[in-house]
Amino acid sequence: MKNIKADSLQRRLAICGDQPRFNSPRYVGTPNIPNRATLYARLDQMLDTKRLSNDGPFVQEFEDRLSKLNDGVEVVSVSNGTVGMQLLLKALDVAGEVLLPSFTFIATAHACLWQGLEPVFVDVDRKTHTIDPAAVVSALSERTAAIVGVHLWGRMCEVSELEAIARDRGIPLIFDAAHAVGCTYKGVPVGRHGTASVVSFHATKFIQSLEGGAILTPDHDLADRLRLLRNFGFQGYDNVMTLGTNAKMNEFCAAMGLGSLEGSDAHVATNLSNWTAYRESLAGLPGLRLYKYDEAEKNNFQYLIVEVDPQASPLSRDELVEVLHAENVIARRYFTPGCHRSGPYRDMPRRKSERLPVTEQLCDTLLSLPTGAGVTTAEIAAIGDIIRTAIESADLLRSFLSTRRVPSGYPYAQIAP
Ligand code: T4K
Repeated sequence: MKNIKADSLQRRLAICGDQPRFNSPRYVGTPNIPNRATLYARLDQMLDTKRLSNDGPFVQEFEDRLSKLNDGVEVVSVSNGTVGMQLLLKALDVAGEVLLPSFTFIATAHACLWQGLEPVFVDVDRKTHTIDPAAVVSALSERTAAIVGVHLWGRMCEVSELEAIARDRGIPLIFDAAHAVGCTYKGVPVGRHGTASVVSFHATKFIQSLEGGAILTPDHDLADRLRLLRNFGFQGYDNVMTLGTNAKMNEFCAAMGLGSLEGSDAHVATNLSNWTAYRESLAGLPGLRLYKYDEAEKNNFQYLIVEVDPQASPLSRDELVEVLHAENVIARRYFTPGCHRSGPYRDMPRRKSERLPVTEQLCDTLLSLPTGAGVTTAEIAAIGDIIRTAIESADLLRSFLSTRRVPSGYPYAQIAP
């Protein structure tokens, strides 16, 4: 590795005194913007017809297209993925303990707790970052009422093994598929697996509808119950069949979702080309490993994940995040600190018996880097150069960092317990 001198480092890294490499932030999760002319035409139609919500034509078209992409399964669109998960747990009448990974966005756990269920966190697999079926078996109890797997980074869980466990127990197998639109397991699209799957169309997702989500299920009766629940329990104009809520997707969101879906092939191509560009720009750096996708399956490559091995990398993940933020590269630490170390779960008595070593290791070492529409290939090369410079001058950089006063409110000053 090159030995970089102090004055040269000051000229090369913003954290040591140089100007940030980017004059505006480069984000993880920059939304994919659909073709504007098509979107505006749809919005004109929406305004002309004055059909804005309540199972309008764009919602129906969006659901139909999603169904076709998922081997004809039922699709029930909702206002966001979190509410979709709550509705699903309610529709399945789940009561008691739910097994789920802690290594996920907090929404997965919140949806369970919101429904009055007891989340029991289990560990994930070291290589895939998805729920470990052996850990699920160990955590089963008489009160286990459902298993929730998360297809993290669009990588599908070990579906067959989980299906066998759930079948054996006679309990539902639910997938949080927020990241997995367009992904497959053994060549079969995401919506075909388990009892049901919940996808997200949040602004930052592969397919985005501003805010939105959908429940995909092969079970027609379940889909009918979900349709009642999302619309106050109404069947027809005056007939309320059951307790329901308002979880409907509106026409504006569906119009955005349709446009996003129409651009999906281009989004995958961009994400994949970004992944390849990062692989080249980070090649040979000690202790940095790019998360690999399963080449036998379809993926959307929406997340660009790098593991920073503390034994082999001269800088820690958190030090690299500091360096990158100073350059206006807003890298993220998804999903630090893990649900089990976040409020309100960290204070629950059950926590004391949970052992999640793989989760905790991933929480401490993973880095999400900007991809998708948020960066160009040249910018990825620049991000690689920032990381390379920092790593090649790790000792010198540390001495700068130790004399620097961390501004109050700096997001990574407080490390979660
Ligand atoms: N399950 C999983 C596994 C999930 O990842 C999620 C959501 C859910 C369930 C729940 O689904 P929804 O209920 O959301 O449908 C973001 C998203 O807000 C969240 O939806 C997503 N996961 C999570 C992974 O990422 P934050 O707290 O990181 O959001 P934020 O505002 O920091 O956005 C990330 C970056 O994206 C920003 O730095 C800038 C960029 N951005 C964001 C927005 C909203 C834009 O450029 N434009 C935008 O409009 O959670």
